[in-house]
Amino acid sequence: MESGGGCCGGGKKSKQTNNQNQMGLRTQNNLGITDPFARSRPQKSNSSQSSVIEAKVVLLGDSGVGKSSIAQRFCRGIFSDTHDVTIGGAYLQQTITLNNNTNAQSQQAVQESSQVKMHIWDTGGSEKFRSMVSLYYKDAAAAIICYDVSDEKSFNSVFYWINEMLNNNNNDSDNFVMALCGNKADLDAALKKISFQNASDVAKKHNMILAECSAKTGEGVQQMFKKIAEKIVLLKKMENGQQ
Ligand SMILES: Nc1nc2c(ncn2[C@@H]2O[C@H](COP(=O)(O)OP(=O)(O)OP(=O)(O)O)[C@@H](O)[C@H]2O)c(=O)[nH]1
Ligand SMILES: [Mg+2]
Repeated sequence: MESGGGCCGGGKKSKQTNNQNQMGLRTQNNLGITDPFARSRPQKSNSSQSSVIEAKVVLLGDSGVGKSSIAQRFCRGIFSDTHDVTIGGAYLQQTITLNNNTNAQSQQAVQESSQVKMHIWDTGGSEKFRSMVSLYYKDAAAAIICYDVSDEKSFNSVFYWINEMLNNNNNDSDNFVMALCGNKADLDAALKKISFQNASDVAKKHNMILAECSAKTGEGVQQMFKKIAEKIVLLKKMENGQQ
């Protein structure tokens, strides 16, 4: 798998600021800032096919669970110890390339790659922004519902966010991806309040991808987005009758 692309926005944003940041970050990429997720290109195959899928992904969860940190880690490979409360939503962008070898056994191997261009909306989790956040559910291909593994209250809120997404997204619930993300997995085991098993029960019940990750260390972040991208591609194929 290979990923690349830039991001824009983040933090407390007006629309204008987003655009300015978008340009700024693109410039940074052009200046050659290392993409932490870049991998070597796939080997050439007999033939290749590629497609680009655009997908809106929304990050939901209580204030302070680390939604902005996850987005910043995934899109820019950075982490900050500061909690800059997100007001409304901040936009970022990242592209994941998935490579699937089809007919790998045969001599006519086809290198099929799918690019998923993720338009990521990092929303503010504070109660006072909840009416604004509902604007971001619309047309989302995926929702990442986040909690802090050391904070029981944030895990209890997961049910609120699941219901919000199911009730307000205009896609059929079988047609969008939901992920449950336990962030701050780097914290000392003694601080961990939510067991993997507990989270797994909830994830199974709601047909969600489950990931424990750390925006701080980067552990599990890329893998979670990759799983989401794979499921988005799968749903798209099913929608097109290809699966
Ligand atoms: N130890 C640890 N701290 C983290 C991690 N992710 C985020 N934090 C810290 O948690 C605090 C809140 O992170 P944010 O990303 O701003 O939280 P948020 O969910 O975006 O919060 P709102 O914008 O208010 O909804 C910050 O001080 C981060 O540094 C993590 O993986 N591990
Ligand atoms: Mg935030």
